[in-house]
Amino acid sequence: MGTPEERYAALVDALVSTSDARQGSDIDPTRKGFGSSGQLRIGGKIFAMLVRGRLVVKLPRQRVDGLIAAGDTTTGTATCSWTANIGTQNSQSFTIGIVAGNYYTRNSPLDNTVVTVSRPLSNFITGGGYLLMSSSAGLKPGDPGTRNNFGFNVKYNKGMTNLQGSINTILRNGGHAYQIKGNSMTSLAVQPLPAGGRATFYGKASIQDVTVPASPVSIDGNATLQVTLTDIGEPGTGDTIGITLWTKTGDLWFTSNWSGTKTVEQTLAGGNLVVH
Ligand SMILES: [Ca+2]
Repeated sequence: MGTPEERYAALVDALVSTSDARQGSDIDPTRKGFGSSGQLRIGGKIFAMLVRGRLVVKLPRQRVDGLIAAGDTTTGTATCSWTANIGTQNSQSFTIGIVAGNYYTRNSPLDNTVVTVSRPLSNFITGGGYLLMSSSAGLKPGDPGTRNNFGFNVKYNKGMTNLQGSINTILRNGGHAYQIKGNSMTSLAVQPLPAGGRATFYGKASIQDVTVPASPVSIDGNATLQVTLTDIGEPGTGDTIGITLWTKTGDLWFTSNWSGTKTVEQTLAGGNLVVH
């Protein structure tokens, strides 16, 4: 965190270049008042100041009331509106992360999630959401209580001659975040049900350790991925999915829910699967 002076200096560095921010002596060097040894003003109003060796930050009353009411003065919420552009594709999965500016330095893939945006077309399967890990297994099982996020879409081309699609899934193990991406689908089987359907698909996938966002580490570039899923209608509260991944040497690297002998489909903790 640093000393109050260092934290104040960091605030000034971060904000003083903005057009309506003024620091200390820029305002009125002759004025000797409360906290005048260091004042950062935004739009003419004091935002931060040094008072007798302590850093004081002024927040709007509503914000302060909200922090106190929540009983947690270190946690807040933020929202962001975003329009997805999937171009001419039928579906695309996006990895969504959180980065806050200024004082906040956390940028951890452990927080990331996957969102799938799809056009409402027929003859393909798509889905997105997450499982809560409880009986994961393999070389890198998802730690109990963590999320295994996923997003995918798989379909045959118009001539029904080759498969197109992709999958993006994230799991957490021992403080690491691993991202598995598959863009080469090798088989798809679909069995319609009255309100949805069952599907199984296989593909080739890459595995990366993405714990440090700026320097992802490749684990495997030619892993085999199997996904089995059951769509029992909308919304996805009863839908189930099982994800299994083997390394190129055939080792079981990850299974979302292991019975001891095979991967068993597990009910989604959030999201939806759609088999058309
Ligand atoms: Ca569904």
